[in-house]
Amino acid sequence: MSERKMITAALPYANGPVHIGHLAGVYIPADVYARFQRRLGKDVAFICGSDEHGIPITIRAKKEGVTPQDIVDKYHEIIKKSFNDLGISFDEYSRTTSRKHYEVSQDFFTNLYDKGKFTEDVSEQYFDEQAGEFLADRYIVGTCPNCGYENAYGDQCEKCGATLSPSELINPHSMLSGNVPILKETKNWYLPLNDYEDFLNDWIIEGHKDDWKPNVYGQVKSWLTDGLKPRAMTRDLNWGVPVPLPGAEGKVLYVWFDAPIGYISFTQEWAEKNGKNWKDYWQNENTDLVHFIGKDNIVFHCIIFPAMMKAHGDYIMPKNVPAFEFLNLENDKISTSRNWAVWAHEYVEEFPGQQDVLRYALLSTAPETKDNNFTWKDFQTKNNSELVGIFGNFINRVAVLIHKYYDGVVPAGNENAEELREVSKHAREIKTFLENFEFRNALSSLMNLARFGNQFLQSEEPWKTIKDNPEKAANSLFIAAQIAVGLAQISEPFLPFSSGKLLKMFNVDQQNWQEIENEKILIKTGHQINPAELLFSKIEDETIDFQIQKLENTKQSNAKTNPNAAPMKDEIQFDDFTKIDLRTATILEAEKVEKADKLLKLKVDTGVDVRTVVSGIAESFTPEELIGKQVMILLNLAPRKIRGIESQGMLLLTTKPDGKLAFVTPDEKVENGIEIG
Ligand code: B3M
Ligand code: ZN
Repeated sequence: MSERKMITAALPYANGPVHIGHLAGVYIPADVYARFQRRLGKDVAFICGSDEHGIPITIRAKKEGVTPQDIVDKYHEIIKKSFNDLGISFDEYSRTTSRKHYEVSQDFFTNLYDKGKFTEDVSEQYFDEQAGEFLADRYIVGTCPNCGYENAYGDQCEKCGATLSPSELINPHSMLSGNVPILKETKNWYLPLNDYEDFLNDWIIEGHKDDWKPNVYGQVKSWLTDGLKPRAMTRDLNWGVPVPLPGAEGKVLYVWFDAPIGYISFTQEWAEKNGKNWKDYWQNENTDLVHFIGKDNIVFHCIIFPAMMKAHGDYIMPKNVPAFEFLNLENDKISTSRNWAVWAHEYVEEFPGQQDVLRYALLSTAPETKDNNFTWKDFQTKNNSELVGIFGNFINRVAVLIHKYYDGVVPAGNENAEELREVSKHAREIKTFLENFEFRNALSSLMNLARFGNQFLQSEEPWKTIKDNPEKAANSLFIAAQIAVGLAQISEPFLPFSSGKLLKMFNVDQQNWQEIENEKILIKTGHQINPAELLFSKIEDETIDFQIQKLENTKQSNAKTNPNAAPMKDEIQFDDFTKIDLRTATILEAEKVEKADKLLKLKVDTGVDVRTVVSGIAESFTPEELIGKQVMILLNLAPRKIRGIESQGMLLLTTKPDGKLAFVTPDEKVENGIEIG
């Protein structure tokens, strides 16, 4: 087993926050593994960063009327903070819009290009003549041939889930200009993956049939059985790493070409900051490279990226790629677009100081070999019955009793007691499980040690024997203290925050794993421990009910035909409606309001009178274009002073997809002052 570990975690797309599916399927297992390898004394580089190119980001930017850079700047920070708050202990968390990454990924491309590893091919791509841009499939929308949904994308229908190609769409049109796209020839550079089939078969199908997870091995095998085809490593897009070739203007590296190179460029950033040689981690056969990913990334990490590295020639291949399956939420697929998720940053805000509870709950339901399901009720049970009821209860009794009977000084006991073998037994068991990426079993072993401690105390009852057999009571608490400190030591990969509190409580330093396996005495007689503090607190039903209601609200919101529509306000009675007086009116005059970018001062003929209305429409209309415009006004709204001007009434407006305002008006000219109802 190598002394150096290069551990990567899939780069989260910076087009939204991370959720419990990401945490359960990639980041918490990766962190447990990295922390554990550090405790074994290995030289570990644990690397990740935001994946900031790709279509999902440009689509979100378009939807929000901002630039892709705005999107990635926003979500990179949210994601990075979430990982930090949840104790995901990356040695480096960078981003693929970093200068270093552009440099490294372009050099990688040039290396392959200069070696003639690419084939050049001309293909027909969809092009928007008005926008002057080639269109990724997702930028083409039309009617789904499968279910008739009118906003299906060129690659997938979000309503029925059908995988589509733009040519299958009925009435395909560009999301940029709304026009029908044309097919236009364009040249790109392809990696002939078929040339690497023999290499991949030897390396994976022959070499890793026993140690790679069946779900990973099986998927790779079926891809190789179906046969690999050349894949374009460049795209006609304007958001991404520019292709470093003359005449390649308007082309960028395929996001799945540049993103995995991010592991390398981020390692270089880390190595430069820490006086390390990055090649020790990526170009040294003595290093174990492990990629933590979700199952939808298997082909990129087991076929495409290895083929790229093989083509380059200087890189090591991953020792293992322990891809996880998916986590569902309350028996439904987690979905960013439907906001059907428990967001990491929201959890940290709503459950302050309870990061380890989420780590524990997600590890215990980790989708290691099959999709799994997270429910809030189960989360509550895991916390209240296991963390509070077993782990915390045992620790608390040991610390409280040592303070109560021995002023916090660990009493004398039998240093050869059989029970003292329990800690090293579980330490060895956990090591075997973690080396095999069996996180749920490793976590059970940790909790079983706490169960053993609880049962030991329950059978020894030192709170009783202290009266008539103080020596026995002392021995019981001496042994219990060894088990408690053992839990403090071996819980760190899983529950780093609680482990830190425990080490402080028992006033001991963190030890490496080998010492815990070899030593029976982890805290000596006469050692002074610090005051006891509660590790976990009970989670009440109303806390869980609040979270379940949040999801219920999302469900209702998703039921809307337009997901962007705001939820309906509270129901009103007809009498409430009769109180409002809506009229047609015409704008006679319009002028800007001094020092107020958004405001216009209007003179409006309401049919009842001519009055002044101040309206926040200056960013959507010029004063000139408003003269003579027929509008609708809420006539009997109480007058309000706005920037010193008395505004009498409110014009009815709505917001267009591009964020600009539009008047709600009768579709034919009517007189002013006509009632609307
Ligand atoms: N950004 C995450 C995903 O497919 C993708 C991983 C890149 S790892 C190099 O959800
Ligand atoms: Zn459909």
